[in-house]
Amino acid sequence: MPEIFGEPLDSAAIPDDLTLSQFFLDSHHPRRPVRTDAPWLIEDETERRIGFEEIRARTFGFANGLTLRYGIKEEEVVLIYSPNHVDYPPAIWATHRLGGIVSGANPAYTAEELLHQIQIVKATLIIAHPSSLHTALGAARAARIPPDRVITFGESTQPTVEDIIQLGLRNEPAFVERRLKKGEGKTKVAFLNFSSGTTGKPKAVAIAHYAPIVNVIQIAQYTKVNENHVPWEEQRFRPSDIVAGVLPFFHIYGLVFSIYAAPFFGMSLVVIQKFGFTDFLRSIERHRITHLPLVPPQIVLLCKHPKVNDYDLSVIRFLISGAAPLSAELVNQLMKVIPNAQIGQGYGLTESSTSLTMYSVDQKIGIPGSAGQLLPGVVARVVKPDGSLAGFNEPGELRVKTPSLALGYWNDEQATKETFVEGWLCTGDEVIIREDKEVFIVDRLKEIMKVRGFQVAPAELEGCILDHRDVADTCVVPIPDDYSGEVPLAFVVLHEFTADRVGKDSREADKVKASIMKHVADNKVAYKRLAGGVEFIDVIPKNPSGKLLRRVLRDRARQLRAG
Ligand code: 4UU
Repeated sequence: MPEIFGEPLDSAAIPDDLTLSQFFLDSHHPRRPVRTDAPWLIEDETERRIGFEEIRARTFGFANGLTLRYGIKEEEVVLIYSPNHVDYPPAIWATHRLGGIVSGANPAYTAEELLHQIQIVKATLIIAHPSSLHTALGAARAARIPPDRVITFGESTQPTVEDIIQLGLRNEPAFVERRLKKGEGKTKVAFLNFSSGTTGKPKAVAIAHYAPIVNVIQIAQYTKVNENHVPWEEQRFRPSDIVAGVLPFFHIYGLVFSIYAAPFFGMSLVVIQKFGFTDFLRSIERHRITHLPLVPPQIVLLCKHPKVNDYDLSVIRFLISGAAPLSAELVNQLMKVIPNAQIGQGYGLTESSTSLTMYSVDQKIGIPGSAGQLLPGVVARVVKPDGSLAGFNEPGELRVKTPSLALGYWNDEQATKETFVEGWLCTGDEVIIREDKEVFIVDRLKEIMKVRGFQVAPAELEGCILDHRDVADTCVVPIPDDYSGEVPLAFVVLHEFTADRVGKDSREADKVKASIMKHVADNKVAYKRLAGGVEFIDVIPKNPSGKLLRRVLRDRARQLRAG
């Protein structure tokens, strides 16, 4: 099997001279269903419905207000540190109208994590949620961003997004819309999203305007959206369908599905600020949500939580799982919970600006365990450890070429060179591709682990653990977990004086372990906690050049926890 191709993508129809704002708000594409009166956004709690004209006006108002109040210029980076909010999409589109760049941060990040992101992307303006304002102001101070450059969605003592929008709407247009030359959409950066890639600490991935446009058109072509010969009942995405906007907008999966795919297909997005399972069930019933893009832990809850029986989930027509493996067993259970729905997986990476595969529209239920088939325009190679190409059914690393690939890591040429090799993205995922073109993700060759769909970089946790006064060396590995998929466990080599103390007293050992776990919990967002525990070890196995032998320890951790 030399290379395997998704169906040809009609790239002539993909504009490379429009910003994302212009593509979604100002242009029409032949693949795009005709717009209906359905609202674009629905605020979950208040049921406020926001239509196309209002979104456009708010985007314009915000762009104008940002210019008048802050003079935001070309290439400036606006960092959004917030849970999902109805003004999140207009904030992105407004920034893009000015030629600015958006970087979304996890709203649960600690001040230290936020500061790291602010510094890497060199943000000059922060949009925070009132609930995360305190941390945002602290990080802004540390990064020498003036406090009046921290604005909020919703009421607070800081300037609000609403203030800026109203300022912009009250005044004549003061900004010049950033327009792109032919081809410029392929290189002009729209987003800086975070990913650790195959190794090391989280890095900013530069995503061009063109990439999400490509991805949405790939999905449209693959799912035969707006093709007249496909009967209405069989269309996967239809205008007026209702999508759960529960995946976070700061992550590539939620960004592309919620902010771009949903409005492209004329669907309404219910903007859900915080995932709480019973509230989520209530939202599905109340808004009659038809489409659920989810991550596996949410599917575990759908299959196992007793409250599921109290709600009417019969309107759900489509469920997609991505960001981490979904077992065949869960798919079988899920079919009983939502028997009317199409169910399957998608697979992608921040570095591919989201989806590379998706389950086919010819399948009501995607092949259990499969991530689906390549989207149009994606070319795949499966490479064996010796560098040769694998055949069908043979495992190897997946490498892909597709017009939606990210541009690389921001200001990190070395990492970019290692991951993007002659136009091929090295995914660090071990896959098998079958003759029927189904792609199975069988293992992860790269260091990162996925906890509830979020990346956790061992190198980042190791750096944090090494700051603990009792620790001489450490290696963090994943262990399987029924709910989270996997969780981090730390092997730790203690300094001699601590090791002596601990060796003599098991209560002392427990205290040191608890203190290391607390140190991580105090400095990192909740999903990075050492939920797999701490294990003491005499020495971290390394190869002669000093590289950690993670695999050895990963296998040992699995044995320890299994036994
Ligand atoms: C096993 O998680 C993502 C993107 C997810 C996504 C995108 C488009 C899901 C569905 C979709 O249609 O991005 P990152 O950068 O956070 O993490 C990328 C890594 C992959 O390399 C792989 O290891 O997340 C893992 N991953 C999956 N693993 C993503 N999807 C899957 C999957 N099965 N379905």
